[in-house]
Amino acid sequence: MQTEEKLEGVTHEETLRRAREVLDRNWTGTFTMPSHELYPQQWSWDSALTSMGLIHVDQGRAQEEMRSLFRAQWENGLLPHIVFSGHAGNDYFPGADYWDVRRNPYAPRDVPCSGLAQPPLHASAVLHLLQVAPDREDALEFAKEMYPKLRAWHDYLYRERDPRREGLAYICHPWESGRDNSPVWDEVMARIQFKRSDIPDYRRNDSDDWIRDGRPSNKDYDVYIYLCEVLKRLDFRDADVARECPFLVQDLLFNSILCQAEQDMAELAEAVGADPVIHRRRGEWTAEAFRRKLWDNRHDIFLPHDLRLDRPLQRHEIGGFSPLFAGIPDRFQARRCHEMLDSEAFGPVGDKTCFAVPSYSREDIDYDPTNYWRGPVWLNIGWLIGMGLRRYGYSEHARWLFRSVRELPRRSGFRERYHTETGEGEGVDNFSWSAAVYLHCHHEGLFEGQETL
Ligand code: 2M8
Repeated sequence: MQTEEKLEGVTHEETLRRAREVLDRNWTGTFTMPSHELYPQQWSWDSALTSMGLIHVDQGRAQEEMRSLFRAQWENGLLPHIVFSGHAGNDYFPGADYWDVRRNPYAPRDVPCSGLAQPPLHASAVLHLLQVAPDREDALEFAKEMYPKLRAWHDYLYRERDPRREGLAYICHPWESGRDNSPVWDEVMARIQFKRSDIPDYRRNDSDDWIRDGRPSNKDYDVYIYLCEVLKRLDFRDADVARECPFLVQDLLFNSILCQAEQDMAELAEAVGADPVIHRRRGEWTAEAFRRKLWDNRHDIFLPHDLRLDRPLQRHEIGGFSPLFAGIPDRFQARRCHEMLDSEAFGPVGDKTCFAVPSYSREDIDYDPTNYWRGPVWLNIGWLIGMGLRRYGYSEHARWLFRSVRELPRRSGFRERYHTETGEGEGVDNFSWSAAVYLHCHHEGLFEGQETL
């Protein structure tokens, strides 16, 4: 474990103040954009995370964040991954006109949005809001308002995204994973063949070199857009997507978050007077599917499943540890996950310090500590895996992860991501979920010295 070292950077109190400042700065009046540069719209799982930090700033804003997102919910329950808003600027590509989601009868007529999903962290966020809100009565009213929407969202995932009825939802685009260019998708991406004329001429909005640096490659972007073209051609009809989309994967992070969200829905249901049983059953069904189908006995690690070729994707990246978050692994599986997290691939190396936790195995030749989801540390993932380690009693290791969540913003500000060896910030600055995770961890007493570990 990384032990005490001389701390650099601003104080914890000052960092907390800056975290609140970031959330204020990115607040549009109805939602918080991930950042002014590059992400001037509302993103689905960003907003769930952000509301968990916002609750410590302003209860009304934390709730409005969720309301604003769910205004774009489709009639079939899909919660879109981006909600577009005119006053936040129109320069994100692909924008609302490109998505043209109204070709699908369930898409909202009056709220511009995308046609993809993102990890379903929302029920967990709403439960958290209920648990810590200063105004309890108002929080319960809000939970009652949100419960049916969350129920429709989860029903959609189990009904439409699980054609084989296995308890595991598929994703049909790397953007749905939240880890866009993770090496875990490389194999599937390389298999997707198309002609230049199959995709429109387009201009990436991240065209400034400093931003593009460490972002997905142009080649990746062409495939992303090609996949969007496929989904548009199918009018985003789920049954056809399941049959035809060349990218169809049971992702570990997405399903772990879903599994935890179902456990949290059971608690929410009890709080609002609804029946918790279906949520407990679905949560356990998903957990069981992980242990049975997604555990790889040869490598002793969870692996995502490629539904197109019906085989696992053999890459070791942070998604492999996300089942800990939802309490999915049995004791043996948890121990193996922990060993891998503590190895040279993901843990501290010798007496070299390193920040936790690299998004991809340092032992792999594709590892790149400066490229997006191919190596850098992301604070939301540090929190999520830290919670998982804690759940299984690996407290010392969890402390190491939370120490990174605390130290990185103190040294480098609320950046989008960080270099795992140097701790330098990368990507956009004043990034909302980094600020929100910091506030959340502070208020939950997860930082060292706050005695709850
Ligand atoms: C990144 O994804 C978007 C596409 O959805 C992009 O690259 O433009 C990812 O890091 C994703 O997880 C995140 O939600 C989004 C906004 O922060 O940016």
